[in-house]
Amino acid sequence: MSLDILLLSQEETHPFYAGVNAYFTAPLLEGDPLPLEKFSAAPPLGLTLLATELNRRGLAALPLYNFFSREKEVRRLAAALERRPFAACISTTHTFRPETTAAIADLVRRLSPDTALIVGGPGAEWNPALRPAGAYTVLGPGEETLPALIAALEEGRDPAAVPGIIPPGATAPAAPPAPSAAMDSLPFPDWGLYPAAPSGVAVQGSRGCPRSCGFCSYSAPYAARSAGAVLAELRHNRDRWGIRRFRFTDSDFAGDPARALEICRGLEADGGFAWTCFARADSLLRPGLPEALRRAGCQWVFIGVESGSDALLAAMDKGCGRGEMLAGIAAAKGAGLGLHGNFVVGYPGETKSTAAETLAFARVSGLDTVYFSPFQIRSPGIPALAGAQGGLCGGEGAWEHSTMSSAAALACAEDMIEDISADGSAPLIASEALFSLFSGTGAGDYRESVMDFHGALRSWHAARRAGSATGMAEARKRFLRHL
Ligand code: B12
Ligand code: SF4
Repeated sequence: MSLDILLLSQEETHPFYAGVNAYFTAPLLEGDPLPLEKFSAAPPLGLTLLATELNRRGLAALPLYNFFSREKEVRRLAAALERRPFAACISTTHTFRPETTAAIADLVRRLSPDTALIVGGPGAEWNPALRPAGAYTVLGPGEETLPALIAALEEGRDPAAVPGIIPPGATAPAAPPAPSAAMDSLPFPDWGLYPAAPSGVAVQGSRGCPRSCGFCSYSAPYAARSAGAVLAELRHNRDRWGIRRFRFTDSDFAGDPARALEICRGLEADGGFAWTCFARADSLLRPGLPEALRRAGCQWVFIGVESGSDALLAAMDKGCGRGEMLAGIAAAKGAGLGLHGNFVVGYPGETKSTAAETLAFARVSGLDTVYFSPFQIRSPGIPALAGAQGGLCGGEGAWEHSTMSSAAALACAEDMIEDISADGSAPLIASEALFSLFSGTGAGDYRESVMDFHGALRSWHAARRAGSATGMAEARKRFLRHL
């Protein structure tokens, strides 16, 4: 069969984080707002993988992303809908508002009423409000389930019989998602499906995480690709499209040291790659591993530090205390890696005093950049909610436990950002989402860009506090140079 299938993604920021994100959005959007496409990241990996897999199976799949924020793309979407595609599949990896998925569904229905609507990704899986009326919902990774659903629809078989499908109007699947296919059988994403191949992309070396920290929605099931398959994809990206910059999406790139070392050896031998990854601080304690990462072209590592309080780290089941956090950071810093630390504010047990411990920790941590993210119930399955830890109750938009509410945590995180930003000797406040803006591949120029950009944001806030319009304008000029 050769059916036209559209794969659609409209990325947006989460309304829950609007307050803390204002640290970045206020200076960037102030006065003469920057066009949104400046922040349009690389094409989403999930969408690209699904389109590649469908095409491999003989369908004609086209991925389109961020069409509501780019005039040219919305015209391409309208033209694609005029061809009356068989199905339009909406991704909710980074779509958080029901109005957005509903708007995409309305557009599809208006221009091509007979097109089947399908939605998938973590947003729709965790939040039923993101499932547009009349759409089939696909749970879990889509590489096997989506083609099976499309085949059932085309052949007139009962789609509800496909494991992992919630039919329109239902609330649960008749059968749970089938186990994913072996990771090494996944295709290499076809970045040529876009009008221009991206210069930097995401790479998925593993899925899920073997741990299950109390706040985390991303723990199970864990599966990794072999080092050989990951290296082959990276070389394919380079040879086919000249892509040398990438970010690993793995929850802990250093978690399996033998595999990480094998990937690093391959990258070092080839040379010329520049990349970032997530890693746990305790995984970076393996002797020689941080140095191997650096030699292989790793520029920045994102670490989930979460808290400066040992009691809270234990409550979160982080499996790593302050001491190991500091040691892991020191080891990575010694190897010359740039380091970003993410902290969660408001986990059950958080008080003003534990938040003060976190601030003190951030100051002495040795991290280059930090961010304070209010605790959010991203999925109903997170361990803290399942165990009603500290009396935790609520959902994605608001929660409460015995020591804090989501409103208090949001205010606390904003105060912590302000506090660290006002301290010239503390690490810089940075957003992970902005790291894709910097493209230097040399040893020093990437670090210089990251630090100069975020330093300019800090100067803008200092000028704002001082009421200096000239200072704000000068700082703005400085960070605009990087965009
Ligand atoms: C890279 C990344 C980012 C990058 C995005 C860069 C880019 N455009 O690629 C940056 C740093 C910008 C980012 C930001 C944020 N992110 Co983010 N991010 C990720 C991360 C690490 C990888 C995403 C990825 O590429 N995965 C690999 C692909 C293959 O998987 P996938 O997208 O899930 O797709 C698969 C399935 O979900 C499914 N699927 C997906 N869509 C569809 C559609 C259909 C029709 C079907 C059938 C199946 C299907 O099939 C796909 C293939 O198997 C994930 C965690 C993770 N490791 O997945 C978090 C994650 C997606 N991010 C998340 C969040 C919350 C955010 C932020 C709100 C964080 C914040 N505090 O601000 C911001 C908001 C985004 C924004 N625009 O500002 C959450 C999403 C939660 C949700 N959807 O409810 C995740 C899951 C992390 C988490 N554990 O909570 N993020
Ligand atoms: S916070 Fe990190 S280590 Fe903990 S479960 Fe989530 S991905 Fe795994």
